[in-house]
Amino acid sequence: MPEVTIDPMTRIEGHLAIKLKVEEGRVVDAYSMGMLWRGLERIVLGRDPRDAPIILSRICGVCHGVHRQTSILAIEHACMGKDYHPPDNAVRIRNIIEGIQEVWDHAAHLTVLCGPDFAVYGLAGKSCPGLRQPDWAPPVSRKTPSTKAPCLELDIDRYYQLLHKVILPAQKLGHEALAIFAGKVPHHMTALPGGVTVNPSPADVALAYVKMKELKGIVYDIYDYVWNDFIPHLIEEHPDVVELVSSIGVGVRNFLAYGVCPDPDNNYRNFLDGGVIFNYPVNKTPERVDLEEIEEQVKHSWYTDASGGKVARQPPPEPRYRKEGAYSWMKAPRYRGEPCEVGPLARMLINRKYTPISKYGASLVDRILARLEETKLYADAVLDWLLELARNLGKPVYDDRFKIRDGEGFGTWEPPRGALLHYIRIRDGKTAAYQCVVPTTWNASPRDAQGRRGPIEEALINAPIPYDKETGHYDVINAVRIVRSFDPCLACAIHLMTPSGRVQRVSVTPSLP
Ligand code: NFE
Ligand code: MG
Repeated sequence: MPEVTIDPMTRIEGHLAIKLKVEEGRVVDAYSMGMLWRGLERIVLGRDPRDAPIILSRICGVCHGVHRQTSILAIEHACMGKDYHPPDNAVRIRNIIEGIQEVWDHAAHLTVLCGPDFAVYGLAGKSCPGLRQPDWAPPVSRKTPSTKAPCLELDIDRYYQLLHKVILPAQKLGHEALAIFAGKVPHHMTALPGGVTVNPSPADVALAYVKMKELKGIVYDIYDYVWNDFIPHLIEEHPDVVELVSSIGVGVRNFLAYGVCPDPDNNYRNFLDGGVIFNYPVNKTPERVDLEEIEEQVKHSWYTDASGGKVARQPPPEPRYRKEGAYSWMKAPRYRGEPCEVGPLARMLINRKYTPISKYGASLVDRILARLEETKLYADAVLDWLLELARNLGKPVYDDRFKIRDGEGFGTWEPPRGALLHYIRIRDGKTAAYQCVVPTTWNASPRDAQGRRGPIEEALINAPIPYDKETGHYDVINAVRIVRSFDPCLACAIHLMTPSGRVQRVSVTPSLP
């Protein structure tokens, strides 16, 4: 059976390889291979627990702040108990920092990482009869379109103009607003166990408000264009495209989220709730998440068999490269033994904020549109949170009662790519155990002990991979689109370095087990 390798996967974060088995022009089996490891969960052991958020923020340069945030929550849980909250203003400022992160990170995915796969959002497409062009987009190139569906074709000149005119300024706005509270981006220095280090002035909040209001305007422009112009145009003129993008990339149809952004003004209710749904859309009602039900399996991962298990009882990960049957540095997180998709689609379905287009309840296009929906929700919410902070300025931002004590704790959060869990055990004032179970580890996981595929692997099944006799290549665009729709981040997923500090590199995609 022909085997197709995509390595490296581009326009994602980190080193992911995908292997596909192809039969009659369709994917019949898929393997997701995480190609780096750096053992950050080992580095924090034996140190002061307050080092962990600072070190673990370096897991990733994309969702940096969330690892700091989640590590802090784990420490606060361990030291102060499950229901502990630092002062309200500290929680508000943390929510604002993470909310802004969410908006710019999603916007980057939608416009830079996955956007060019579709020339979607009308952003980069050429002119197509009947498709309105937004007034904020650069002029359509006058070159003759090469296909009957020019609106789906990337006009690279126009895309570069758009990058300069809209996309990069939007990113800048998000980073500037973030830096007002975060001090710097990436890897902010603001939040710490017990609160935050910044007590903003009215001028700080006003400036962040102005910048986020402008960013929200850009998000709304894109959102309105997609839903009012681009999607109706596709439905009208290119139903075959709609049929394709809503019937592939379906995945495991189990969805998991922990919930995020507790609201001090609403009894600490989460802005987005958590839950787990099995077999969506047959079942649409989320169950409460029990962290005890999560385990990481390692049968097909390059770790010793002892490295897996329930989060709180796992030993530090022990690499075993080229272990028989293994093909990835990623572990395989499972909830009650089931693979689960995490991320914006999971959150939007669990919170009933998005209705899928696909009859399967999930698909390539639904994953992207759910991310767009969530971007808009956060763009609105951050402005509300800034106003709430403005009404409460001057109140405490740090809890002097916070103390490092022995104990164990879980921190959970919802970074852009999905459910994030940090676990810490503190003994004699030092970090005795640490585990991170990260969104992309869920989504890009390899097979588990039962041989069940991870969410990205499963989503690839049935993707059309036509063979082009003229070039002698398989056209993998639909597979690549599916993988990108999960917005994978491998740095997060595998958390390279040997104990001696030498970089170890695997330069050839390994053979399948
Ligand atoms: Ni490195 Fe991350 C997010 C986290 S992903 S980007 O979002 O945690 O797996
Ligand atoms: Mg981990």
